[in-house]
Amino acid sequence: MKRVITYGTFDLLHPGHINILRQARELGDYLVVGISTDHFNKIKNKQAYYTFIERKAILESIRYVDMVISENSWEQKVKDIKKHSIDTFVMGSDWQGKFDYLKSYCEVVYLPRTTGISTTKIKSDLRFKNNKL
Ligand code: C2G
Repeated sequence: MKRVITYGTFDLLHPGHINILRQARELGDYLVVGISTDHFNKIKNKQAYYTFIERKAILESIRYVDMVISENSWEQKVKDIKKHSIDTFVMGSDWQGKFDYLKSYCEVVYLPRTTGISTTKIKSDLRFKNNKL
């Protein structure tokens, strides 16, 4: 069984998130997703709309996702890869090269980021539309 892992905040879930989750799952047989906790989001300087508990429930309902774990720090990936017997680590291409150190532990794959959509864009589009209403 080929086991894959990926990480993210996954706030205001959108097709870009679904694309990477689907592609990551298709690289193996089992997908583990590390979701950033609310505390770690502060460290990442990200303000999520949904709490960790809400984002975890949403991710767990996705057919491509087999297990959700919490992402509390930048440093936990090696431990997670060992603990969950991971074969492949996946991130979107906006992270290209940033996690190459993990190549000592597993395959590292960067997948093309879906263009034209992001949680930030959703929020700014909604602000713009609200101002026009
Ligand atoms: N993503 C994508 N296409 C988009 C938006 C996001 O492929 N249009 C991918 C990102 O590249 C990432 C994943 O979806 O691999 C989750 O994105 P975010 O929730 O923004 O996660 P991020 O803030 O990049 O956190 O330790 C890693 C970090 O937790 C990653």
